[in-house]
Amino acid sequence: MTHEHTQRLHATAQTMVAPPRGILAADESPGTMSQRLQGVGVEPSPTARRDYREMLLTTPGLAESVSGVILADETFNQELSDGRSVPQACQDAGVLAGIKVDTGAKPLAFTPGETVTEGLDGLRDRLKDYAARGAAFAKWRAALALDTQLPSERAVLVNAHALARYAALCQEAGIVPIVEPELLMDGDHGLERCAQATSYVLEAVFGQLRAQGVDLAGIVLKPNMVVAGLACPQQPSAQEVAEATLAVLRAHVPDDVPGIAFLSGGQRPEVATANLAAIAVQDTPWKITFSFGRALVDPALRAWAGDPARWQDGQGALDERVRANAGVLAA
Ligand code: 5MM
Repeated sequence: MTHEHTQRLHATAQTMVAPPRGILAADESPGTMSQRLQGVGVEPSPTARRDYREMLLTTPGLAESVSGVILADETFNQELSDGRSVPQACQDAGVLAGIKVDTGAKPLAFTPGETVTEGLDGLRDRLKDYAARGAAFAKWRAALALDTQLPSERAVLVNAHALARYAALCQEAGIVPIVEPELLMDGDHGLERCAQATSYVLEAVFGQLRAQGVDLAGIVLKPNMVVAGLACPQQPSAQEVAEATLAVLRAHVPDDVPGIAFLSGGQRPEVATANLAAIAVQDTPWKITFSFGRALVDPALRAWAGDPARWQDGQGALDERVRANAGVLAA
C-alpha cells in the first residue's frame, strides 16, 4: 500500500470513531429486515425496506451524532423516493456509507450449534465496485455461540481467519474494515464466562489480523461488551460491565487500533447506553463509540410502523437514541 493509501485508511477510521459520533448499523439482511417489519405489522417488500431505511437516513441532524451508516447490499443499490442513490443520500446527509459484505453465518461442518461467516468468494471484485460507488467502510460479523463449552477452538479459528482475510481485502481496496467478532448474549452464562471467552476470541482475531498483514491503525473493532447472558439471573451493573469489558480489551486490543465501536447485542436500548457511558468515562488508548443496531433502531421502527403519518415519530425516536449515546461520549 502506498503512503497516501494508508493515510486515507487511517483518516477514514479516525473519522468513524471520533467522539461524540457513533455508527448506525442498519444492515439487516432482507430476511431479518422482513421479520422486523412483520413484527410491527408491515408487509415486507423491497420498497417497504427502502422506505424504512429512507426514514432513518433522512432524520434531520443525523450527522451530529452519527459518523457512518452500515447498509445491506439491497439498500446500497436502492434509490430513495426522490431518486437519489442511497450512497449519494449518505453523502448529502454528511455520513459515511458502509457496506455489510459478509453473506451470513452458515452451519460449520462437524461443529453442531456453531457457524462460520461466509462471503470471501469474489470479495475483492465486490469491494472494488462498492468503493467506486462510494463505500468508505465495510462490515463483517462473526457470530459465536457462548455456553460452558462454546465457542469451540475450531469455530473461533475459522471465523478469526475469515475476519482477517476480509480485513486485508478491504484495506487493499481502500475501504476501512469493521472487524466484528460477536459473542452472542443467548444463554444463562455469567459475566466471568463472557470475559474469558471474549479474551480467547480477541486473542485469536488479533493473531490472525497480524499474521495476514492487516494494518491495525486502519480498522475499527466492533466487539460485544462483556455482559452476562440474557437468561442469567445475576445481571451485572453498568460499572461491573465497564470494568470487565475494559479489563479484557486492555489485555487483548493493541493500542494502535484507532477505535472500538460496540455492538448492542440484544441489550435494551437504555441498558446499552448506560453500559457505554460507564465504559466511555474511563481513559483508554483507543476511542470508544457505539455501532448499535437494535438499540438504536428498535424504538424508531415501532414509532413509525410503516405509517407515513408517523414518519417524524420514527425519526424522533432514532434522534433520541443516537443523541443519548453521543451524549455519553461527549460527557
Ligand atoms: C443490523 O443487524 C446486522 C445484520 O444482521 P443480519 O445480517 O443477521 O440480518 C448485525 O450484524 C448488526 O450490525 C450487529 O449484530 C450489531 O447489531 P446489534 O443490534 O447487536 O447492536
